[in-house]
Amino acid sequence: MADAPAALVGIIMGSSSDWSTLAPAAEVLAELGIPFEERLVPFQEGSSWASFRMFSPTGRVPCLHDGGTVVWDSLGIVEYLAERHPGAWPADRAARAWARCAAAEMHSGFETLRRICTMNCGIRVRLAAIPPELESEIARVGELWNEGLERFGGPFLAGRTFTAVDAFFAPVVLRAQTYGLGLAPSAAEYAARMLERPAIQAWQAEALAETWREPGHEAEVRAAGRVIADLRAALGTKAEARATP
Ligand SMILES: N[C@@H](CCC(=O)N[C@@H](CS)C(=O)NCC(=O)O)C(=O)O
Repeated sequence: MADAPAALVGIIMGSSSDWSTLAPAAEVLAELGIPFEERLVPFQEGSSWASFRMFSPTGRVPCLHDGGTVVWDSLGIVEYLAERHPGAWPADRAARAWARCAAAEMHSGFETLRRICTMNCGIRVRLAAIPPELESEIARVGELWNEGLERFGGPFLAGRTFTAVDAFFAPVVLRAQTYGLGLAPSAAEYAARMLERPAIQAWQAEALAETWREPGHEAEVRAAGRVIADLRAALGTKAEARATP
């Protein structure tokens, strides 16, 4: 990937429709206009460890390659990009501190939301149940978004421009869409604005075009509730899909 002429950096992911930890890194790249090449190495049935270890020291995605430099973990990638592209975090110090805390809270928290509402932007799901822990995490997301929008004046979480904190919450915006999560009005308006962003629209379009499924991820969705709409392209063969990028 480093030898692609137009791209300065390359980023590797497991699936466009899963797109959960990749989003922050890819969206910061897209929003800052940093040329990058993406490569899809599909999740393997069972474990992706062996195939992902070929390019990622943790055996996980996303992983960014910049020439000979390997940068892994979404937060590490975003900080790496922010060193060269200051617009990745807000210019205002208070907004920057808030944005970093909120992004860190997302990166290391919301365990129930991640476990029950697994990432898949190509389907719509009616949850079988909303346990209290999930309810309180959804409420916390709304609280954080409202706080950021009110304190820094919107339309983005930390002010007038899109920054890394918006990228970190992009997967939550998509999860809210997939699972019909109830958000307070201003949080719902923010989510609607985010879904209009070209980078998110482009990723969703790619996800919908995927013709392969990872059975483990499909089973996780079925355990959470009933699939009421599947907007993805018809199922193809994994072999076909692996021949792409
Ligand atoms: N904290 C890491 C989490 C990385 C992670 O868990 N990635 C998942 C995909 S969302 C993965 O690679 N899983 C490997 C697998 O499913 O086999 C980050 O934010 O980069």
